[in-house]
Amino acid sequence: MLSYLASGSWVSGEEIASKLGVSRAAVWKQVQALRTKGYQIQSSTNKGYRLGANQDVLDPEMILKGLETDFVGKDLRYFREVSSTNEAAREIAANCENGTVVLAEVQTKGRGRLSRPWHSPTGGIWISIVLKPEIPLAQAYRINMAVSVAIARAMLRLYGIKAGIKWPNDLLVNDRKLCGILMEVSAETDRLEYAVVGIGINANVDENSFPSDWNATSLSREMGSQVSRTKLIQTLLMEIEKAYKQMGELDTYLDWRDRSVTLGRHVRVTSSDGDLEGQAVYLSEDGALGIELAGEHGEIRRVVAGDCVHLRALLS
Ligand code: BT5
Repeated sequence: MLSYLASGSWVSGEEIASKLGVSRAAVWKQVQALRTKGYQIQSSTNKGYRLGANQDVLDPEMILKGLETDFVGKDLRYFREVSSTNEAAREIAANCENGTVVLAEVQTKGRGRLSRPWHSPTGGIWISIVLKPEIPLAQAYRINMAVSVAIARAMLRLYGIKAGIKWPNDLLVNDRKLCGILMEVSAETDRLEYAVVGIGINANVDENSFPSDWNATSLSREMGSQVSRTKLIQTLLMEIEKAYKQMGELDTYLDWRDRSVTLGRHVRVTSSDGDLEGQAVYLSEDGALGIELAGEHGEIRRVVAGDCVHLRALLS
């Protein structure tokens, strides 16, 4: 139904009814159901139905229609509302195909890392992808690297936005957080069984409704108008598939490093070794960050995982 209205032009009830093979009364019922879901649909006795202006529709059928991938997103599970797409994906991960995607309009319990909350109102992209590369668990960082590079490439390709990668895997635009990634893995002995990669992108959300100290941004803010989430998801999944196929290659690492906005910055990293403060001096091929500790005569520490805060140069 939504795909018939998505063009934004008037479509007669009769035409929709005949295409869907249902009665006009059934079409009217579906229009009512969509309205209760929040879609603005205009109706006119002569012209039929039309989707209100600036309606960014998230419809799995439309996404699949223009999806040019071999396997990522071919199995697409859509929820109007779900606790967390990562939770939903983990429930099916052991038995689903590589590249299966879970997508939701709203998450009621979206999660960040370390069980931090992730705000997921309508208008964003809240998506989890089940990936099953045949790699040892110790190489799981390659998935993170490939996915963050893929998201940055999609932003550049679609909007000309240069999103920087903040170690380990936030995407920032002018120092504001546009996207977060939460990867959860399952392994048998040391072989990766599957990874669930959760991606949250503030597409058409009002970041002003978030606490200001989150320093968040959205694509609608950066672009000055709403973006098509359908197009973004299609491009994102395509770039993720491409990067997946090149996972572990030198080019992926170099691209990831080139897009880093952490390298060279003064940072504080909280890791299992405690808090480390200093200058980020290298990013290695295995995803680790090198920090030259402040006031330690050039001692450089390597951190493989942790939480990173960019400090202002003045504080260092
Ligand atoms: C992340 O965690 O950045 C990973 C976020 C992953 C979200 C996706 S959405 C689809 C999938 N399903 C899920 O349940 N999760 C994944 P972290 O680095 O821990 O950042 C969390 C912090 O970011 C919070 O403590 C807030 O300060 C801030 N935050 C929360 N919601 C935000 C939003 N929508 N935009 C920007 N910042 C936000």
